[in-house]
Order: sequence, then structure tokens, then C-alpha cells
Amino acid sequence: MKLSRFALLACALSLPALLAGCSSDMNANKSANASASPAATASTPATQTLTVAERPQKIKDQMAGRGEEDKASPVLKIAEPAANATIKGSTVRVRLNLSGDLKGYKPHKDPSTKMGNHIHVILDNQPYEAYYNLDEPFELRNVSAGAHTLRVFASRPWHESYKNDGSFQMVTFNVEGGGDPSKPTTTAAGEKMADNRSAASNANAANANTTTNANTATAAATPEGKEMAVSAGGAVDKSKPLLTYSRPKGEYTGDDTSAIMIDFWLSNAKLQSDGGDYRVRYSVDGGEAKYIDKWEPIWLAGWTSSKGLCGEADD
Ligand SMILES: [Cu+2]
Repeated sequence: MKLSRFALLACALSLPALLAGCSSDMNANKSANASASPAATASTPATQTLTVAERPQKIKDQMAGRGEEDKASPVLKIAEPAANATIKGSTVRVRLNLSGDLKGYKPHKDPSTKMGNHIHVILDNQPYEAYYNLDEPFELRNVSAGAHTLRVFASRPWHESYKNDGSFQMVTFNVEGGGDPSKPTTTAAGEKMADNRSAASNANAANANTTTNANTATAAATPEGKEMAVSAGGAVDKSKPLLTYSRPKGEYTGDDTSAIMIDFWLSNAKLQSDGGDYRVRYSVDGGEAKYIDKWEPIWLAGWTSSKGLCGEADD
């Protein structure tokens, strides 16, 4: 059998990236450490030795082809939902305004390559989904009742985020009523945003908080879903250091497996080589912890193939 299919799934990879030295303050993705790994059971792959590699030539060529666009400073504003809005029902409409020094940057999916600039949209602490056409609202359907956090940031066709001020935005909102917790939250196109398995208990936690102290209503545990374990990080606090995980995600095949990018967004934290105090720690498949000291994507080479059981779309 030819193993031509490499699968590296966000849910199977368990690639925790956290800000070392501030773990008690870290809001997001702490639970990645503990995420269940249903994949890679069929065969034991060869020992994987990952090394930091150069940015792949294919990406360098794409950057060169984009000219000035790659140096754009896109600024996003979340027009909907409004901060602290209460939304009745279970459908949440997301609308974004894009401005800034764009240098031609425009989200758009090329129909032939199925690629293009896009926005990463993250509900609570879930893997992102891609948003390509800002002229149409991005709908979250079957959103569970309770407090939610929405995070967005501008991305390139190869999923590397723009890291300028204003590219990242975050808003907290509340859903009253909510959807069917036995079914996942999806986009209008049916892509899964959250599986809601833990939504019910989180909604209860939110209610408990509301009863005791209205101010802490949004500080309830963030709902988790998909294959991620429930985060022990607590609710997102905009004033604290926050790492928002972005890549890798989905399935990597063929050429794309030669080097795989780790990319994330940092708020309220500067890494050591950028003149700050923080380091980002990551490990792959529970392996040795490594550090990132400069806020830029890294590419890792040396992946062995493994088959995943949960198929995520790679966008
Ligand atoms: Cu992307």
C-alpha cells in the first residue's frame, strides 16, 4: 500500500503552544496538552525528528508574486456582533470591516486554486474557519446558549497571519436561547465551528455566575468542542497575555508535508527576541518541549506520515 496521504490533524497533533512563564495567565489553548489523540493508531510511524526549516521556496515565490501586498497592514473591525451584545436565537451573524494600509490585500477565494487571502475566524477556543468574502456575512449557526468569544485576524493564502496592530480583533457576546447542544455549531456552508459536547455544562456555569455576580457572567469557562479537551484556562481576558493558536490545522498532503508552519497570534505579550519577557513553548505529539522566542511563523520539517481519523477541511 502506498502511503501517499499524510494526515496531520489539529485534533491529533496536540501541539500545545503556551507562553512560558505566565501559564496561570494564559487563556487559550492550554488544554491542547491534554487533547485526546484518536489518530495514528493503525501503524506505528518511524521516529519523527523535527527540525526548524527555512520558509519553503514555494511560499517565497508566492510572496514575491504578491509584491507589496505581503507588506500590507490590514486592520479589521468587528461590526457584528457588537461587544457584549445579547443575541437571541442560535444564529450569530459576523460582519467585518477591513481597512488599513492594504497595498492590494483583499480576502478572496480563487475559484481555480481554491486559495486566496482570507480571515481566520475563531469561536471560543476552537480551530479557526476561513472567511473569504467580506461582502457577505459569515454566519455561525446553532450557537449554544451562554457567553462566547469571537476572534478574527487577517491571513495570507498559505494561512500565515498578518501580525500588525489591528489585524487581530476579539469580541465577547452572549447568546440567549441558543441552539441544539447535541448538534455542532457550523458556518452557513456547514463547516464545523464547535461540536458543543461541553456546551451544556458551560452554559450552567455561566448561569451560576450570573446568579452570584452579574459582572462575572462572561468569565465562565469557555465552551469547547470538536476534539479539544475543555480548557482549564478560563475565559478570555482581553487585558492579559493571550496566545491564539492558528496553524497547523487540517490535513497536509504531498508537497505541503515537506515543511509545516506553526503560526499563532500574540496579544499583550512580547517575546524575548522581540524585546519582551515571554517565550512560546510547543511540543508535538507530547514530545520534547521547544521554544519560540521571536513572533514569526516557523516551519518544521521531518514529519512522518500518520493517518488521522478525524477529517478536517484544510482551509
Ligand atoms: Cu487560513
